[in-house]
Amino acid sequence: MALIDSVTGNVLREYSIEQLREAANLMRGYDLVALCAAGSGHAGGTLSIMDITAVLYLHSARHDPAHPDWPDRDRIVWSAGHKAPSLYLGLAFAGFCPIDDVVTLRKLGSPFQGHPHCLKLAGVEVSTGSLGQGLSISVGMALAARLDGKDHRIFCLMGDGEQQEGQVWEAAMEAAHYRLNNLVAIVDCNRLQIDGWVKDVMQVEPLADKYESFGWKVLRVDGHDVGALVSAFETARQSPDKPVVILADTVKGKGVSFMENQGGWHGKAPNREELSAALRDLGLGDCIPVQRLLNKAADFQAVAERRLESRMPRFSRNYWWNAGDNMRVAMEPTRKGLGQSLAANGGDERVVCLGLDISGSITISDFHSGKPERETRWLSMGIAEQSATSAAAGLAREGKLPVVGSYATFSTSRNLDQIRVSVCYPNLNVLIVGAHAGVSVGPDGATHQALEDLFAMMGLPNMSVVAPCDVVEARKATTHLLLRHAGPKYIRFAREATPVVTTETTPFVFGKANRIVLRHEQVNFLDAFETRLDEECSDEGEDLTIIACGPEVPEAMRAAWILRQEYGYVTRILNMHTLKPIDRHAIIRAGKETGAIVTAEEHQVGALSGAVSSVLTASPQLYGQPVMTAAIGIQDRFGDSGAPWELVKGLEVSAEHIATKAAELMVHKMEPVGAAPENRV
Ligand SMILES: Cc1ncc(C[n+]2csc(CCOP(=O)(O)OP(=O)(O)O)c2C)c(N)n1
Repeated sequence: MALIDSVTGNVLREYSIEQLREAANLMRGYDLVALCAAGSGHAGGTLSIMDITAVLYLHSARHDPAHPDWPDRDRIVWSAGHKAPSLYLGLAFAGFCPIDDVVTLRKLGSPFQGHPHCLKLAGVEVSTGSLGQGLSISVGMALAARLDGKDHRIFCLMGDGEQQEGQVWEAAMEAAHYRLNNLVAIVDCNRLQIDGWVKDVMQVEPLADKYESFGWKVLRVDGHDVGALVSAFETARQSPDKPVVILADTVKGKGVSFMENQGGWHGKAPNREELSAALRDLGLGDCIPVQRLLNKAADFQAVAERRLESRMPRFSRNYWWNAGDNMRVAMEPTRKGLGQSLAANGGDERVVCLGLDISGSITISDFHSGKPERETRWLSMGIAEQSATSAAAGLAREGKLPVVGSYATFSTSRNLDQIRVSVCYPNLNVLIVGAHAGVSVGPDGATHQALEDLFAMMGLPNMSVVAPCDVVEARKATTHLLLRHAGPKYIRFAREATPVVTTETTPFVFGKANRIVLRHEQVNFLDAFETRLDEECSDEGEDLTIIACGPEVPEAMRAAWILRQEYGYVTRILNMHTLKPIDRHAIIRAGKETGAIVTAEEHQVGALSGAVSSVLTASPQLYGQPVMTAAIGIQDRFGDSGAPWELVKGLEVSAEHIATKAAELMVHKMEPVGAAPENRV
């Protein structure tokens, strides 16, 4: 009996099997409308689990929508965080929140984040998005229930690809060891993951044998047979002394003819036409007020944009990318540079690439696509960042040149100890790729936005770190690190298209900053700037320096433009693409010659600014010489779902924020010490 009034103990509503079936179908429709309104999200996996969701939320779990924190409620842990919209619709149909609100999915400020966040939406038990953690959290909750003498259940929903994470099996061991019969795991066995069929990416079957041998009771059901699911949850409640896993056989994209069993629909949202076709397939032609929902989403978006714009620094005109003639730039995703380099240089027999089930999107698969002769050197490792990192170390130890990559947050944080001990300590030649770094994964939300990776990577002995500023520099940097640089190395780049601000002839020398100076206005933004190696430049009497890395380099260039137009200041920009070893000489010169330095990083503030500050404070060449500093970066907070450029504005790392901070610094620089405006009587 799912829906309970926790005050009276009365059942709020009982669903028949037919009603559960209908609810699941309707939830599929609302799911697709929300994805269409968001323009991104995961169609395939949300559709495959909707019958499970309906049974769980509307029938089998005991909870009270009016009291989401009722202590005796059953807990539902959505370990497969990317299937968040199904969770939201389960909650909404159960009455935890209005169904219509789910259409604000993935928009800036929405409680319906790209991946579930328990601090934003009542009823969400835990924050998830990094796969493989939910079962361990569930073990903790089940142990707590036992310690407290409570008899509620813990349900944990996972994917079959997710079973590749080693942590799942650590938790499976723990659950059996403690005989947690209050724990029920559900695996959505739709047989697909991102890079293809689970059996091809990294076989996980026979899951029944595996869980059984770990000491679990196993139930295998048709995950679209609502009656069978109801019975399975009933049986699970009776388990005397073992945790129970329900292996639910499902179809990815269930219910929509052109999405069923199609890997391409994993992380994709339907457009308006596809939505109409999908709703017809589901037999929901007129059942959902599609236009009203889409209008609601558009209104929410408009309010979010107005709020965002009202907080932006204002200047005499709009300097945003491509806003006017002079601000014209080409944009391309930085990540493509990785693929271009691997395609060009992968002929070297020592190069091996390790796939972590996100290969196409981060472009690491360009290494082997269309090149059958390289297939044996393409090593699909599944969703297993930790083991793959140590495997890369093993390959490097044997003379190979391994490249291992994923979202930056999963390729540097999930496996940090493996990077530290397996790779860095023995100083092995492993190239770690941190793709989709910073806020550029936008609507996916905080769990996927790597804003801390540089702290870890720059802090590791032997590790070299490069954050290229655009697609061209990303290609050059990859080639250098892959073939010419020995030792552990980390390359970090963004997902979305960012301005292309270097050319084939722009220098890229590992460890040497480039100096960029605004010369004369030109039709194309890039043509107005001159870029050379800093060590080849002389002092031009600039007023200040902006030191930037990665996608903040184009922002620093735009800031220099604003500073010239609005204040008449001349700016020296240092593109500090190599963060470790950092170009100390360029920093010392900037301090000495300009006396004012603003750092800009799309990261928690401190990775770049800390490195620059430690050069400034520890360099005898600067003793006794005042250098004023300020830092732009993320201010000790998590990101949010939203469009990438909205997040650049909202998290205050845009050119407008850099220019404003620089202008503040210049006021202080021009005042004699002790006579800053606020110090005057
Ligand atoms: C630790 C971690 N690594 C990588 C990802 C990126 N990712 C999101 S979904 C997914 C595939 C999941 O496959 P599966 O569990 O089978 O889910 P389904 O195919 O049903 O959506 C991956 C690799 C992630 N979210 N977390």
